[in-house]
Amino acid sequence: MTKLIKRSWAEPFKIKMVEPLKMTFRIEREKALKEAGYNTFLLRSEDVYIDLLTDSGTNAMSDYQWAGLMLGDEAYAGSKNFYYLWDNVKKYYGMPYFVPTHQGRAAEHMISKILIKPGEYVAGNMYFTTTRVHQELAGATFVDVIIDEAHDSQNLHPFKGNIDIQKLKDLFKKVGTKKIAYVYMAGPVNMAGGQPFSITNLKEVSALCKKNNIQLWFDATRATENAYFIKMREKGYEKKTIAQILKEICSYFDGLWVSAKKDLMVNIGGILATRNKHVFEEARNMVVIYEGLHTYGGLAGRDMEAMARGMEEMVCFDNIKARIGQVEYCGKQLEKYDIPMVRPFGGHAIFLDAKAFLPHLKQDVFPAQTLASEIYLDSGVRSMERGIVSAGRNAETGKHNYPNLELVRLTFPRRVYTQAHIDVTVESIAEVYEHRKKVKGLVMVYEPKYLRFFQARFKKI
Ligand code: PM9
Repeated sequence: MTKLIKRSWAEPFKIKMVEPLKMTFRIEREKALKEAGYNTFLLRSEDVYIDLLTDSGTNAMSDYQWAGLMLGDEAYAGSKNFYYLWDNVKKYYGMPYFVPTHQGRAAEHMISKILIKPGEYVAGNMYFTTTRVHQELAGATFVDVIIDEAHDSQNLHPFKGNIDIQKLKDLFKKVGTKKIAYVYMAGPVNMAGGQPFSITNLKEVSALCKKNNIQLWFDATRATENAYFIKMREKGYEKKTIAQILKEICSYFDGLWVSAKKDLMVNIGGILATRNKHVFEEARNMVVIYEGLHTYGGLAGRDMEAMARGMEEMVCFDNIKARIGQVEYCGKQLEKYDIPMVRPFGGHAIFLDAKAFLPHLKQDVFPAQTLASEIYLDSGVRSMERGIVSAGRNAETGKHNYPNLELVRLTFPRRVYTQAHIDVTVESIAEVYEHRKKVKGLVMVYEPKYLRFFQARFKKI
């Protein structure tokens, strides 16, 4: 009888081309960080060693995608790459109508303008920065109806991205269903730590929206990760493919937007797709004002080719298993040093719990912003704040929003870094953790009006 041997996971690809990384001395990093106003978004990428700022547009394309770039049809109108992409939108997301955009927030901008009338409400499973700003600029108030477990970094609920049905019903009752512009679900939920929703919950939300004649929209930016978690955690889905689960998820929504810079493993691109002909016609008309003709939406033909090919790769089980396997590996290594993190581990990132990491710092001195700075200073590893700075100010009172979750995100670009890079990252975080008591907070010295986390500047206390 053959003896079963336990095997580690490994990437289902090998490296064909490399990009050198620059290592720096601490004294250089101190200077760079000061110049960047202690905001990791303002660092020059040349001064970064391992870049875990985001998985957005930072992915390594495959040889199949790179080969596709040479097939770009750069005609102004009706390029063949657009029609190939449209076919794949139908095939993988099951939506008949589609408008390309240059990235996700362009689709968010258009959908907000189309569906929202000033004074209305949008309900969703936690806010996302760019999504909420477009909803607010269109005149809506965003209401978070995610389950309470999502706001607790240590709660082990397998589907922390679920909507609390009672909260949604209460909102409908309080403001009246006519005042709800639309309900939306993101999956997995970025700001909650990359946490998925279940199909069971989605079916309930969809039924409630249908009953009340309210549209349900999907932020499908990392939908294949949500599909993977459903396959792993939800009864009845174990044997289904990622493509089948993705198609089923999409079937409950009226439409969706995608930042193609994530799941589709490209460096630029976005999608607005729907089964609603009226919304499609509005979007197709609007895209020519803000993006470009409806057959290119601010993209080159070659970009659309890479997106269409990336879509075929994004549903590959081995790819997604390796991606989430890498995130999990990082989490398990950090566990060895008792580093406080959001549980369960997310799909695209490990989220450090900055409140627990630096318990001596009040939220007003920006613990997560501070922690991201300290990690960069220690090793040149770049991460991102996802706490009070990202949460911005309350649109009515002008005061800081104080989110329960004060997090630092270590985000993994797809197919870019190796296990050894993760080991270095973990060693650096463990080092910062050892000296955590000496860490002091920051003060904000410049605050832009919108999406302040991108450009705010800080000084050390
Ligand atoms: N997400 C991220 O790093 C990039 C910009 S915000 C720091 O996580 C969701 C769920 C996203 C997202 C971008 C967008 C906007 C929409 N929904 O960046 O405009 O995670 O393509 O997409 C970022 P674009």
